[in-house]
Amino acid sequence: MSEQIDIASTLTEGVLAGRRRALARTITLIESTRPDDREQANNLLARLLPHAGKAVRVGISGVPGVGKSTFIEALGLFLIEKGHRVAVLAVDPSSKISGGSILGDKVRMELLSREEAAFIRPSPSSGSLGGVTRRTRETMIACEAAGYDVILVETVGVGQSEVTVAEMVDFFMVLLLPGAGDEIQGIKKGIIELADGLVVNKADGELETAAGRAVRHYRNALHFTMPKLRDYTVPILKTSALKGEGIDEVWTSVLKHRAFMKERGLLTQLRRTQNHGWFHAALRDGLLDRLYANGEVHQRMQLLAREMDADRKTPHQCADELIAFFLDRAGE
Ligand SMILES: Nc1nc2c(ncn2[C@@H]2O[C@H](COP(=O)(O)OP(=O)(O)OP(=O)(O)O)[C@@H](O)[C@H]2O)c(=O)[nH]1
Ligand SMILES: [Mg+2]
Repeated sequence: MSEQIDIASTLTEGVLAGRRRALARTITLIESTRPDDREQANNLLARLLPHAGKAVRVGISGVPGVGKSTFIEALGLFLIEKGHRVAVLAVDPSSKISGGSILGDKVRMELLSREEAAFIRPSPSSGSLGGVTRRTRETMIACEAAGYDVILVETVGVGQSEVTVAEMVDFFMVLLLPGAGDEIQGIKKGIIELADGLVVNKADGELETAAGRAVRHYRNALHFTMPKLRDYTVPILKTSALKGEGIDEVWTSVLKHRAFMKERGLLTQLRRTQNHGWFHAALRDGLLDRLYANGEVHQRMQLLAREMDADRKTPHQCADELIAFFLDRAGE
């Protein structure tokens, strides 16, 4: 135990001093699912938490190939130039299957990864969305404690991961392709409504005109969505991540949104709401894990399933019975 406390203090000290090795080791602990590692990670996080929370947290989403990684590299380099320290994280629960599509090859962020002021961490290579989410949120805390003042979270625009990322950042950005109409099919309905800012990327060369068309199209489309924030107009910008154009304006819009939120006390409120959501999700996951790990409960579940199949009990009845059974056992 004393050895554990030693490791925790050494790592805490290292992270707070901004040492990459200590940060990397901390994240490895955070990513581990071993119970003793979890305990250590929790111990560490409790120490780091008072030093976290000050970064600008930005989520970047969009369909595969829209240019997220290229954009993050351009934005990251721009921010470092301005004196910021930038951490890049990823939420990609699919990476187990696809072999790590996002941030898998650092080649795409070759310039950024060479920067001393940048820290790039790919998505944990396995696990459920819930697991990946926990690890990303905790990693964010560690990075903030290590002095990274901008956190960029990349997520691929498929599945539930976008919603998850939108719920862990201050500013959620959706990257779009030039040319209106066609690709809107590829963007899940509702994602536009989650956005604090839209960015039409690849606004260069032959695609320049199409990008302008896309901006008009989305401006129009936004009229028909529920505003996420009252009195806040979602900006629609154009960039060429490849040429590094429009990045400045994107950052300005992030800061503008931040000022808007802060003036109204909404940033504190947002972070609190997010934390409460996180707490409830953790409770849900933790309870379910315990429920499913219980052998007796498992047997009872199979029994109840047969009752259900034979139309002797409704699913709700079965759930109520099982919960009562579980609580009964848990109380012993
Ligand atoms: N013309 C042009 N091409 C771009 C731009 N940004 C990215 N690309 C190109 O688009 C392709 C995909 O870029 P990525 O940055 O890998 O896209 P991504 O969204 O991260 O892709 P996934 O991680 O696979 O979802 C690459 O060939 C880039 O060079 C841009 O602004 N203009
Ligand atoms: Mg990518």
